[in-house]
Amino acid sequence: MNDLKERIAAELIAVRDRSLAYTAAEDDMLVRQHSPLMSPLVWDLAHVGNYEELWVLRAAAGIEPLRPEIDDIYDAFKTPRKDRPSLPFLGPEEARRYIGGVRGRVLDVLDAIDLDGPSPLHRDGFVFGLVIQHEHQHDETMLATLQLSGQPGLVREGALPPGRNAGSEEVYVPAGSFLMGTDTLAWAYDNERPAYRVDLPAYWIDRLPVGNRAYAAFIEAGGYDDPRWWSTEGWAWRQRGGVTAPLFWTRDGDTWWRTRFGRTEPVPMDEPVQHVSWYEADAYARWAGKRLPTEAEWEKACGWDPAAGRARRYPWGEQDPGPDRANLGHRAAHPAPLGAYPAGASAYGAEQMVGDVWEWTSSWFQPYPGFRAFPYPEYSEVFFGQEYRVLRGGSWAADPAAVRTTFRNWDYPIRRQIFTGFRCARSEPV
Ligand code: AVJ
Ligand code: FE
Repeated sequence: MNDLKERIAAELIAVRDRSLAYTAAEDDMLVRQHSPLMSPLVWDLAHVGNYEELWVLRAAAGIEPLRPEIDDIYDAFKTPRKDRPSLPFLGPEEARRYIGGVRGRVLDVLDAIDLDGPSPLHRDGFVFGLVIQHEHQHDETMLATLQLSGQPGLVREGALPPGRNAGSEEVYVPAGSFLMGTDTLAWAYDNERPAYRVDLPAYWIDRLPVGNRAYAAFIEAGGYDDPRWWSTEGWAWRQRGGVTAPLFWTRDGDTWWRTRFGRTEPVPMDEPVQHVSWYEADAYARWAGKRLPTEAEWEKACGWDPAAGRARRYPWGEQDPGPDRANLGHRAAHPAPLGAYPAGASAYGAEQMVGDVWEWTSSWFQPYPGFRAFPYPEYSEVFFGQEYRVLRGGSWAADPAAVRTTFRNWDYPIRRQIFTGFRCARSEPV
């Protein structure tokens, strides 16, 4: 086996270990719906196996369906999450057996396949990248489900580097054009392509994500009670839900507490805020006299290397994220303190852009000029428009395999069960 095949095999094993760890629970825990926003955990588990069967075994290798009768159950478009509990999905035992059977055949396919062949599904192992990233994304979704369930057990306390005072609050990005998106990263999704030139006026962007201390000051200042800071839809959302703080926060006297995987603890004031909706991020930014960055501003500050005139895979360059660069891959079950990653800084000096929290941008999820759906329109294309806002950077729960400077995530602006925060930007002059 060559290097690429070995890397693919290792990634397949790692992501499956992760999925099985998150579903190593009593059957009742796995088949129950913990929130109407989420699928039963065992649905996610068999869905990733079914997706792997559809793309690697059937589409790339031309193998006959193993269990065609279950395809509809695991088609995310046929049944919305809230209705999935009523599906005749496979039970935990059977789901594990099914995905294990698929995986065995996938490893045989990997052994035999020509990764230099003409098929764009095969080339550079794209189809394997597709299923590896897909499974990691569902693993992160499972973590959000587990957090909503309030069950203990997933608090991991891997050591993270300490925070530090990182100096000036903002970094400056001079006017000029950069290349947004990619033509070269082999496992990038269709929505990250093609690369194209974007010319931006100068702007300032926060060096770090907005922290809990700053966010608590917004609450303290009456931010949730002043419609001036909110968009019309945001204010309606805040009123309708009676929202007064990030999700999972409660107040006791003068102290803010958060509940994290079933454990209640004081809100750590030096961590990036998480579990805020786009509407809350947008309101905070207005209160702070700033705004959310556009997606292009975010990507330029994160990935562009102005000296080399090219984009980096990660803010610091091409090296894989190590524990001194970014909080990724569920090392601990929370964001790292602000300033924890000086070695993870981008060319412009922005820090913690990758890992810790997904960051809301002001942009709708839209195609780049010249977009072509690949390998199927239901991954990206059907979500384009003015319904979903773009999130960037990846959270502590995201895996390095599914994070890069060009990676685009998206969700409804009301969503906050995902591991989301934000940073602010502002235009020159001020
Ligand atoms: C890119 C995270 C929005 O979870 O809906 C999973 C990823 N696509 N299965 C999602 C995805 C198909 C997607 N997000
Ligand atoms: Fe999926």
